[in-house]
Amino acid sequence: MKYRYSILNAEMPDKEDVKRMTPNKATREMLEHLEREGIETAFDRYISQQPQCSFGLSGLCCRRCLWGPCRLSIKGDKRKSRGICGADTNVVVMGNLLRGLAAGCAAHGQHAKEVIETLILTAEGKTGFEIVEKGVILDLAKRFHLDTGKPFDQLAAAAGKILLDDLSRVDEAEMKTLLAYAPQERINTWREMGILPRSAFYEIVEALHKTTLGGDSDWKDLAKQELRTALAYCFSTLFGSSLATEALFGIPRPRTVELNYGILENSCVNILIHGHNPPLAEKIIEKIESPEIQRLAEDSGAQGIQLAGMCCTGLELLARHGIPSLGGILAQELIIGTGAIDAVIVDMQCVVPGFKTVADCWGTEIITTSQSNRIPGATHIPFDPIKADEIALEVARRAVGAYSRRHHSKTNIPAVKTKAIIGFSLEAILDAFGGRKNLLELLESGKIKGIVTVVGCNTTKVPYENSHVIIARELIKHGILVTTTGCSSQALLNAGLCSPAAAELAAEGLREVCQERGIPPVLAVGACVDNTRTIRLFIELAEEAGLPINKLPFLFSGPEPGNEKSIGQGVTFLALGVSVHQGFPGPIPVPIPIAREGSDCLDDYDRGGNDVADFFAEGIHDLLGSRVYSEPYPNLAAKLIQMHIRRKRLEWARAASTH
Ligand code: XCC
Repeated sequence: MKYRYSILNAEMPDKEDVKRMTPNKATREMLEHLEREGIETAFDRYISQQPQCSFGLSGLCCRRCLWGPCRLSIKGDKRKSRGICGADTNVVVMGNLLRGLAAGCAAHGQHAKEVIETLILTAEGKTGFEIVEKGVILDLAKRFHLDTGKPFDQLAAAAGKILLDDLSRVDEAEMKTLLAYAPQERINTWREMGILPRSAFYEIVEALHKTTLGGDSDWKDLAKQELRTALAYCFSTLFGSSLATEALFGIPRPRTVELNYGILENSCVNILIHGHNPPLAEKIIEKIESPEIQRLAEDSGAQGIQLAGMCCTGLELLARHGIPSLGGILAQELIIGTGAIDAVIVDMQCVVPGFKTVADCWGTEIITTSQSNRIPGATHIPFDPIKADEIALEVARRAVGAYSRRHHSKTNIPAVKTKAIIGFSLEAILDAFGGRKNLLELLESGKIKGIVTVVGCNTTKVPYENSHVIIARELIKHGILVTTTGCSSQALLNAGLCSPAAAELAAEGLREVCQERGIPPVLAVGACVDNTRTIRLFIELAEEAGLPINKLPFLFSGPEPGNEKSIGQGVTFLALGVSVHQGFPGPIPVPIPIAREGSDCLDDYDRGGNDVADFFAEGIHDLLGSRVYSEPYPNLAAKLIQMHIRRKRLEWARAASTH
């Protein structure tokens, strides 16, 4: 690959590398098409940023106060090993990570707040929504020790208020959702470590407070705050969003779908739904089916309305309604570049600013609906759950009305379609394997060697989607079952790995298991907040085994980390005792061992004083039984993950024999 970063021991691709290595033919076609049209995308802007700042890449750039920016050096000039305030490299690197995690927690936090508020207002009878999955509320009520004899709506409102309280509490108390779902062994460990959080909002404030000028200068204490914020992130922003959404709109069940760019229809109104928070989208799809909107489409000469999704709102609609999703975050400019999208309806997050520029080239209507995500020049119709019906109708009218302005001669839709089975909620996974006891037996017997969740974003730092696909393909080839969410799942869906036919690519044991049950070896679990489903699966299996999670053959892989939200995902799994593979070195100086000068001992290496890297690779293992592996090359990463799974299987066999 073209750009070499010796400081990271890694390389980054140029655009030709991306075109050569990206697995989806449709992506390649769109990159070339937009190049011919002279339209710039993130893939071009990334090239214009090369070479990227090596201080920033290593987390050594501090711009937290107005004295900075300070660029710290880990080698060479010793005078630059501290910032102006005296902060050393450990404080700067750890503080930057903590601020990133806090920002990601804020993003999922606002998402959680909106959907939980919608749940509470619905329970109070103030919206046009219904709570369709009553079982979620009843289960929550039991876990929260509520009086289940109360009327259902009161129970739902009370459960919703606890979720909201876990998100925003200020006074000292432990989070109820954490106590309700986390294994007791973990709760004890976290309590002993002093990392039980109060609430997501409180920990975000404390993370920012500790990292202001003259704040906390003990990097180990910042590391503790990192773990504490990650627990709040997990048991409030993820659990709160995922559970409230399941209660309102249902627990997904498996179904067969067709997706990828080829589902767009030249003769139809094509509407793209983008973002993270599904309540308005749920209402819009209801309105799209109404006679009024269908007639409107017909009157403008369209043969129908084709809905498509992207990012996490897209994945929510895919999981519940089978509405095809097209691509992850880096595909948004490419999808609009087909010229076939008449309108994009966005709610919140992962809507890159460059996408409006591409939309303007084709006259695509952009409708924003969240006060947190405004785009200059877009039509803004703010969502309000109390007026959801009328707002959804207005948005649908506007979106369909855009069809008559499309330049039909200019469209370019790559004719690529892929089949998949989606909708693997926790309940669906357990059903598919005949319950948790059976699934544990399959793991124990080695028919399934381990479970790895391959998740997260895309980044321009690796060839787009290549790492997701290679890692998942290698893992199933070696008998490891894969669960997936977020943009990673989009890459794996488009690559055909979530289709039952992909069982052919799996090792014998896993192949048999999948073929017997008619399921794929890569299970599309949902949106990023639905990592809770994999977390709950790991908790259930550990409970069945009577062992801590960290003794079982599980791993979390984020092959193409991009958004700040992905920091929280990784640290969440770490805290639970699940080791983490990150597919591009995080903003932490990479330990590149150098033989110590003057020493004649061959093993005497200088690791460059990277205490934070050592902590995530080693120190944290003593505390939580998990560690971070960093490996940008996907084939090597897959080997490393297999080694980890093997080691865990040996540990498990040992633990079982002494149990
Ligand atoms: Fe990341 Fe979540 Fe966004 Fe995709 S959509 S870029 S956060 S994987 Ni959720």
